[in-house]
Amino acid sequence: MNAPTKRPSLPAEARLERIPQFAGAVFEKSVVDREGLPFITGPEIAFAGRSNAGKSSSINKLAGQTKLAYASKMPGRTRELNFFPLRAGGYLVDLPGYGFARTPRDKQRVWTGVIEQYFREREALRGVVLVLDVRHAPTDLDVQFVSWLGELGAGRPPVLWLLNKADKLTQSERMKARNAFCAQTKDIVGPDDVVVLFSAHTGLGMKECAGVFTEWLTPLPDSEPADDAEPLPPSAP
Ligand SMILES: Nc1nc2c(ncn2[C@@H]2O[C@H](COP(=O)(O)OP(=O)(O)OP(=O)(O)O)[C@@H](O)[C@H]2O)c(=O)[nH]1
Ligand SMILES: [Mg+2]
Repeated sequence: MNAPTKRPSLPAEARLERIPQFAGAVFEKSVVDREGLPFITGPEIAFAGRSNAGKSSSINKLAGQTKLAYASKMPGRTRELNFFPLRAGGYLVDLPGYGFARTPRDKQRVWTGVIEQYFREREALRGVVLVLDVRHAPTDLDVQFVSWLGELGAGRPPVLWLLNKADKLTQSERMKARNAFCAQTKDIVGPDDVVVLFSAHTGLGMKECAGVFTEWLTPLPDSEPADDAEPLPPSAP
């Protein structure tokens, strides 16, 4: 009898098929104006970044699907806010990319209109996934976007900086790119932010992302005291 052949172990990046909380995500609607924004049903995660950075591809990979969000080689593909409800409530939101010069003017206005409304009004927004191409330094637009988030009033949401397309680099190039990124952004990466080397093609970085999303999607503690909570000590006379 032949000795059992040892199976080659899967590369670490291939092991997590999807973010468990994103399983079963579906497309609900595309929104171009404030009136179209759906009711808040639970925690939301928005995907932002330059056109062509890989926002839609990242949503697909993280949800373990291939055609949930529409990804394309043509920059400027996503031109509306696309809402993908999660089973437990809440949404993933795929935003139009910024910085695509050929986007028609009326579509560019989406950025200054409904997107601003989105960030101002969605109190259930738990975090922003900022998707970047790992091969390029963050652009002025990326920096401006994050500063703008901080100026909106309710305190800047945590940002998961997704250094995407890492499959295009060797291991040592990835490390160099990550270090360079951290040096370039030390003034804008916040204390609650996380930086992850990612590939929407291979799934590199999925596990680190899973940890972040678990934290973001954890229900906030109820402001009402629980019935069995310790009674407050009587106040002094
Ligand atoms: N090699 C590689 N290519 C990627 C990766 N992620 C996305 N791409 C490619 O980059 C292109 C743009 O991807 P999209 O997901 O459509 O980018 P987007 O940020 O949603 O773009 P807009 O909707 O135009 O803002 C497509 O050709 C993808 O296949 C990745 O991790 N690795
Ligand atoms: Mg897109």
